[in-house]
This record gives sequence, structure tokens and C-alpha cells, in this order.
Amino acid sequence: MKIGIIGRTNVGKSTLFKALTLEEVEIEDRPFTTIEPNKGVGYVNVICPEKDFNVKCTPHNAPCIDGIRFVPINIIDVAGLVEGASEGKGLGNKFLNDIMQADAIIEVIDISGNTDSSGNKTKDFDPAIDVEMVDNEIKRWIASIISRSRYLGKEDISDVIFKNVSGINIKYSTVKEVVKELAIKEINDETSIKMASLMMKKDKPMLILCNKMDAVPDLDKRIEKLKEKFDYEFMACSAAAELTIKEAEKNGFVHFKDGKLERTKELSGEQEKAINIIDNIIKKYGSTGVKEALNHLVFELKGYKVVFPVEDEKKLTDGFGRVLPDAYLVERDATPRDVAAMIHTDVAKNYKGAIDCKTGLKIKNDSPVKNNQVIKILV
Ligand SMILES: Nc1nc2c(ncn2[C@@H]2O[C@H](COP(=O)(O)OP(=O)(O)OP(=O)(O)O)[C@@H](O)[C@H]2O)c(=O)[nH]1
Ligand SMILES: [Mg+2]
Repeated sequence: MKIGIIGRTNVGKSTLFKALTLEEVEIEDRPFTTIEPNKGVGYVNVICPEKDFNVKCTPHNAPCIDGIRFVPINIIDVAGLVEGASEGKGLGNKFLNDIMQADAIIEVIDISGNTDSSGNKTKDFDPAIDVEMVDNEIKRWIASIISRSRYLGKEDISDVIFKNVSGINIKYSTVKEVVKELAIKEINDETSIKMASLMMKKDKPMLILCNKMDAVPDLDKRIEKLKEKFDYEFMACSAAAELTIKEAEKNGFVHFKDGKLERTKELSGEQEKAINIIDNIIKKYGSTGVKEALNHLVFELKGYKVVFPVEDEKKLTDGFGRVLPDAYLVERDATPRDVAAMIHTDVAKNYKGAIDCKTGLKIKNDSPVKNNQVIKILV
């Protein structure tokens, strides 16, 4: 799974990206080896089933820290979006194509209002302007791809559209649904924009993340104002605070557990000052908001689930004797057979069914797996 970070310049996209993808000493065994300069690996969190089953896990693809599994996902951070990008302005098309490879999008906005559309210092800038602009550019870009379709009236219109939108990672089933729901009979500017909107909603849900919450006294009021205007979900964060914690953790100064920062080393005056600022943010908001945003986008908006496949349903081990080794992120409708295909083509080929390791009962072949389910694939 890929998450794209988008937004206009200077809102804190790269700070968020760094906070999400920072390599931590405790985290090992990354499955993703091809990482381009603007791409990295972040982690969503689920509770490790080890406690529930009264075992101790031996993680392979998803590290476990304090009973929380860190399941890897790809993150893409791109350059700031400018008005007219869909027509080639700024980094334009290349950039939008990159972001369209993502399965879900985080749009970062600067809720402090201290920077304007061009990223320059100002006061009381209305971030609704940015939300509007990004929304427009993404939809126009998708619409421009749809409208490249040459429909002569004889073929299946979905097939014609899919030929173009498959390149930006829109599913065939989505194109079919969109064509049906909007009763599309022809492809023109108006229908393309409508289709773009709906395709985006279905295949690339976007969460708007109000960054720099540390710099505003009236966060709730500002978010409420945005919510009234747009049909998006809004959450808030301080990417800078999250990055400070991650770096302090990496250097062994603090440990963040159960919503609290524990000092694990004596801190210098400057360090103590920085950590105190973070402490105050956490006291006020409960967290920096970064992890919550990523988890919300992946598990709620995108509906993904995490499953733990094992070979031995009693010991919960794989062929190497590792307990609950792997955590797989699967799509909303994934069945045990889909999980089998993720493990290996041979497992998929020889698939005979699956067992829920908690109940010991067979899972129906066509019913979707559940979040946090431990399953044994029968081959
Ligand atoms: N107060 C505050 N400042 C932040 C936060 N996150 C980022 N910043 C600051 O915002 C500025 C821009 O951060 P970047 O991460 O470079 O922003 P960007 O969106 O990647 O910018 P471009 O790559 O130019 O589009 C930097 O000075 C950051 O320190 C935050 O949570 N709070
Ligand atoms: Mg950046």
C-alpha cells in the first residue's frame, strides 16, 4: 500500500514524511527495498495478537514494540502543488502522476495561517484556499486523463475509460461503478470532472491533515470552519513535534509509551526545553496526531485490515518456528484466498481453505478476513 503526501509548499509535508519514515533502531526487516529519494517506509499500528493468545511473538516483517505491531507501508512525499499544476505548471504532470500511484492521500495544510499560498510568511491566511486549490488540481488532472478516452459509442464505455485511468491506479471495478452510478453515456469535460470526483472518493480517499496545530490557540474553531465548507475528513497534527519525539527516541533520550513521554537519559537544558514543549502539546491534545492520522486513513477511510497468517494453528508459528511472524495489510474485501496469494503463488495455487486460529473454525472462502485475525491457510 502507498500513501501520498500532497499539499502546497511550506505546509510541512517533508516534516511529516520524515516523522513517518525515520529509521528507528528498534525497527528492522524492512520488506521494501526500492526506495526512491522522495519515497520511504512508514508504519501503521495494530495491537499484536500475542497477548490475546498468551504467546510471545517473533516478528519477521512487522516489528513489535510494547505489544504494538508496526506494519510497513510506502509513503511518497512530493513537491508543493501550485495552482495550474494539472495543466503543467510547477512540476505539474510528473508530480501528479507520482501522487496518483498512491492508494490514499494525506493533504497537509498549515492550520496556523502563518504562510500564504506561495509559502511566504503572513498572518491569518485561510487554509480553505489551499484545500480548494488541491481539490481542483487533483480532480482536473484525473479528468484530463479520462477525457483522453476516445469513445465511439460502440464499445463498452468503462473499457475505454479504464484503458486510460489504469495508469493512475484506478480499479476496473471502480470505473464500472462510477459509469453506472453517474449513468455516463458520453465523455466530455462535464462528465469527466464528475467521474474524476467519484473515482477519487472511491479509490483514493483523502484525509486533510491540519499541521502546525502547536502554533494555534483555537484549533477546534478553525477545523470546524473547514468542516462546514468541505466534504472531507479533517484531523490535526504537529509534524514537527512528532519528528522531535522520533529523533529523541532514536537517540535514546525519551520513550513514548501509553501517551506519555518518559525521560530515559539526563537531558541538557536545551533538550529539556524542547521536550517540555512537546510534553505540553501532548498534555493539551493527547498526542502529536501523526500516528492517529495515518492509522485513520489506512484503517477507517481505506478500510484496510491486518491479518497474521501462520502455518501451525496451535503454536501460531511459521515454517521456521517463528511465532506470529508476519502481519499483512490487506484490502477491505480481501478473502483468505487473497491472503494466500500475498504469501506465495504456490500457496494460492494449492489453496484449500483457511482456519481462524482463535476459534479453530473454518473461514468461509468468500467472506472477507477480519482485522487482527490470525489465520492458517490450508494447502
Ligand atoms: N510550528 C510548526 N512548524 C512546522 C511543523 N511542521 C513543519 N513545520 C515547519 O514548516 C516549515 C516547512 O516544512 P517542510 O516540511 O519543509 O514543508 P513542505 O510542505 O515539505 O515544503 P515544500 O517541500 O517546500 O513544499 C519548516 O520550517 C518546518 O519546521 C509543525 O508541526 N509545527
Ligand atoms: Mg518538502
